[in-house]
Amino acid sequence: MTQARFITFEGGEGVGKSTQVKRLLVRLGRASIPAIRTREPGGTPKAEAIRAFILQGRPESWGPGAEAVLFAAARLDHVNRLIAPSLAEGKWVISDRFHDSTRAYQGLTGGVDDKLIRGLEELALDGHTPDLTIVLDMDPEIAFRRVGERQIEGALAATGDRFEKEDLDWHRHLREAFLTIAANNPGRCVVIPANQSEDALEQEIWDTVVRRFPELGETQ
Ligand code: T5A
Repeated sequence: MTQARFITFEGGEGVGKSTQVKRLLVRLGRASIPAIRTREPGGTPKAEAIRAFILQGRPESWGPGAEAVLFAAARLDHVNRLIAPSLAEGKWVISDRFHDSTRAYQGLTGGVDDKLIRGLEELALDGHTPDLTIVLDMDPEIAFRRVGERQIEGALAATGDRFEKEDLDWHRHLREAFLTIAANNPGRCVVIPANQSEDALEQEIWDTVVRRFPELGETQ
């Protein structure tokens, strides 16, 4: 049996994280690797309740500092009740967003002090730093178009959630924030250009995962 690994997907809105998290889970299944898929904010009933509370709020409801604390509270429950127990059972955990999202959105883009961000990370992660973080990188204008098409198709509420209403410049800063985080954590993060077909992206992600965890290649 392979050692259970914790992989996170990060990046701006609509870059294809959810799509690729699902595809990676299928790939792991084909390699007979026990794995679960989860997301942030969310993943446990309490964290999902916090998700609904934050994301459905009006834009002026919370400042970035309060949001950072709320996301960390959700993360603490997620780590304690789902991520840590799953890893302990030998299951790989694939999460659609994790702590880098707080660092990027509320910290580097929202202006929350690094000391607070680091303190919240220490509290919520409790040592569970991801083994690999895949940062999907794309011009936000293209990502916006994708999300817009999805809204037209009705898969999202007509108004989208409040984070998707921020303006384009803000999302360009956000993109830079994720690239900065990746540059500061070269041993953990891999940046992958996301403006490619779903199939091509899936293959590049799988190649990256196998390169990082060569034991996976032996299972096929
Ligand atoms: N947040 C979260 C914080 O501020 N701080 C935190 O600490 C955390 C954890 C979460 C919000 O909360 C914020 C960040 C977010 O604003 P969310 O709904 O989970 O909200 O938001 P996103 O993670 O951005 O989810 P999205 O669904 O909008 O984006 P994804 O998951 O990146 O993209 P995906 O896979 O859903 O694809 C989007 C569309 O593009 C198509 C898909 O079919 C879909 O229609 N698509 C492609 N089209 C062409 N080519 C491809 N390769 C494609 N891949 C997908």
